[in-house]
Amino acid sequence: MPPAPEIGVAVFLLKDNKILFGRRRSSNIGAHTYALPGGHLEFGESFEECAAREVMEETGLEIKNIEMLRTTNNVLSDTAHVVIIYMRAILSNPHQTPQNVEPDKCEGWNWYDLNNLPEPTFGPLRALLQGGFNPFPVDD
Ligand code: 8DG
Ligand code: MG
Repeated sequence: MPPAPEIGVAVFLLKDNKILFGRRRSSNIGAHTYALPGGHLEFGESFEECAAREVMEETGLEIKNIEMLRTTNNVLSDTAHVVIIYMRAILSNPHQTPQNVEPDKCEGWNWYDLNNLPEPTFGPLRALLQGGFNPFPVDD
């Protein structure tokens, strides 16, 4: 059997004009780059459930207003193919602060401006944002 594509859910967690990023530590895809909280979709899970679970597991934060924004298809190498579902959300309570719950996987979480992204940004995410994608809601 050939390997199957993975399904990843990544969350633009928005606070004021900032986005939460963490630097990946693990040696799998995107090691040492800044990425969004997220992980693999589990069997039977909705995208929203996966987003809330992964953000809680990785940062301890409770989120709300979870919405799907965009899907991208990333063929990263001969052995890595990820379909990534980008979501956005806000904090349930704006006074929460992120905890580094999985220090073996992440160096820590911080808030960054869209126009001052932490470098190096995880490749597919940088491509999306440099292509002009804006995760913030459009003002009416
Ligand atoms: P799990 O296997 O424990 O469920 O999840 P994880 O260990 O937290 O998975 P992950 O590597 O954080 O993310 C799953 C996949 O999504 C992985 O192949 C990398 C891919 N991915 C992107 N962009 C992003 C992103 O911005 N953040 C995260 N966390 N993953 C991303 O393509
Ligand atoms: Mg993860």
